[in-house]
Amino acid sequence: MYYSVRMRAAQGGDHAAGGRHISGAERLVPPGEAAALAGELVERALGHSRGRADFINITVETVAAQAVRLAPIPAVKTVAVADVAAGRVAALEELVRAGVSTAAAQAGMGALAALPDSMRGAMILCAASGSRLDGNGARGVRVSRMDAADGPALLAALRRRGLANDHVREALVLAAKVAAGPGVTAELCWSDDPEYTAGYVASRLGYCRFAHLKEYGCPVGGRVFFAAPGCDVAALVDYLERQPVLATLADWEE
Ligand code: WAQ
Ligand code: MG
Ligand code: MG
Repeated sequence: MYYSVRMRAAQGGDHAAGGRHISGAERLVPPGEAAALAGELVERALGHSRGRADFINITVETVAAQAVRLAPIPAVKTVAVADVAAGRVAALEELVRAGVSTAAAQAGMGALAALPDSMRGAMILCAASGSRLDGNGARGVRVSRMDAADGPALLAALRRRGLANDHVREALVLAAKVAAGPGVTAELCWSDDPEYTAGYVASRLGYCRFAHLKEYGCPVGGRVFFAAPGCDVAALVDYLERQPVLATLADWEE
């Protein structure tokens, strides 16, 4: 058995009552780790660079071990880009290589760039037309119930690459779950933490990092999941929100 431990924090009250999203996290841990983790996530929410949270929700739920599926963490490469403009051009090219149409890639990039403030979750866009497929509006779809299958091994592998930070670790786990989703073509992401400018495109080609996808100091980030035309959107959303997944290093070469 595992526990799904989830945190969402907002300013100005509950997200559901219009509060501004500050921080969120979702983990899947053995029973003995749940209590300490819940405390850690409250601390994270209280000290977040996006602002002071006045609403924090912690949910702790059991997950049956036999429900858990494995997904491989994509191999990582970092593309050196001089600035945000170059980063976004390179990310657009990577999306197109991954099978997203140029129009859809531009629509996804434009949608993130135009957000007035960060969403709590991700938008799902058609990888061919670029039209929005999920009906979740400004909330988006929040991926949940996932973790690294072997946290210490992932941390050690990231250390060897000089990438051992929470942003990378959590993004890789999320990208592993999303990339294994039914109908997913690619993902585009940049952080909503003002001090974190890096972002990535993840797909069957791997996890491709760009040092600059957003200006330093900007508190607006987000995620777009591109889905193949004709994909069963309800099944995809159900997978993203509910299917427990542990992410493995099976695809990594040392
Ligand atoms: N499900 C769906 N969308 C999410 C989730 C989730 N579990 N977590 C975050 N998002 C969306 C949401 O709109 C956030 O505003 C946005 O993504 C950014 O979230 O290789 O830190 O947690 O150096 O701020 C990427 C680069 C870091 C890492 C991403 O995202 C690297 C990051 P953040
Ligand atoms: Mg996060
Ligand atoms: Mg953030």
